[in-house]
Amino acid sequence: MRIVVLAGGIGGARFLRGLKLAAPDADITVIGNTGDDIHLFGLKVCPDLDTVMYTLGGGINEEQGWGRAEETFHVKEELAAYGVGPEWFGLGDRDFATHIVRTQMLNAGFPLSAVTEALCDRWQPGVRLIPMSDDRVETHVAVTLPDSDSDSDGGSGSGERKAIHFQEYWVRLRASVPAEAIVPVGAEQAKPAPGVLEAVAAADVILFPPSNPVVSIGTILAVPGIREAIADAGVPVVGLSPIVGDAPVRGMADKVLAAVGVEATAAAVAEHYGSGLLDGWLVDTVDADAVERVEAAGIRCRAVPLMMTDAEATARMAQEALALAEEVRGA
Ligand code: FO1
Repeated sequence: MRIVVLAGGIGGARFLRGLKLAAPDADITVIGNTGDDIHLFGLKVCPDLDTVMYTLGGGINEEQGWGRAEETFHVKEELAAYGVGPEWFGLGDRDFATHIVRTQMLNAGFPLSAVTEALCDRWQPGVRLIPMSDDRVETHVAVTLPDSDSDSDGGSGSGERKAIHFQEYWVRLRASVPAEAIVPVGAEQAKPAPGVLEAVAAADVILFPPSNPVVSIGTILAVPGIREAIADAGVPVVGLSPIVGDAPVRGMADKVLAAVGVEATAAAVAEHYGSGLLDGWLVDTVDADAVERVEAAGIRCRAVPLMMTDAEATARMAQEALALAEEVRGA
């Protein structure tokens, strides 16, 4: 069975670990979000691609869900000693090697998709990981910085409205101020990376894991051609809600959902994707009362446990998603 999964960071990566357990013989292609990418110290950092690669390759810092296990931060400390920032983004020594290899290959003219394939040669994630695009797309967030904030560019906050990089919003500000707009800069001009549309066209089932529906899956869908390819694929498209009990399971998805006018509920996220895209939607058992509303939107819905407490629980979720896909296919 050929499965295509649109994945962001931690939630997507953890779901994939369960999917591999649930469907060990499946041919899994992951379309990874690159809107979180950031250029730091002359290096290109791809947080969501690396989180998938490290998580499935066995190198992830498990409790953080990002970055490498057994990390040290000597390079970061030395950069700080030179007064070279930003200090708010925790790049470890082992992680730096990934960004150095990636940047070296990009500078040699290799596209990001080829670079990602090369990095995965080492990590053997057991899936094919393709960036959504080889073109640069960077999510920026429009915010009004509070008076007290002066870190972002040395200027005073003084209530000015400005666009900051997603990572600064997410990591430095911890999404503590409202996101007034979310803009995947460059998305309109971006093309799907080689292999993306082919994988979607060849898929037997397409899954939306519990990744952030706005800045992860939403960004992938913003690359022209990808949403249309999925909608026209003619195979079941099944998603799993990242919102459980009106709150994101992890991260701060509710903050960015508000920016696009979507309430932080399992049903609202399904409606946000729409029945033109989604055929099936899994909500957690605590949101069983949402099933009726989702089905009224033309999307088949089931309430099952959605907490990825361990690999076995996640595998059961993946099995439920695949079962719902077969139910949709047979409908
Ligand atoms: N997240 C944090 O909350 N704090 C960090 O210092 C941080 C550093 C970091 C370094 C490399 C990397 O690949 C990811 C990192 N993340 C950090 C996570 C990252 O912000 C998120 O995983 C994604 O961008 C959101 O999906």
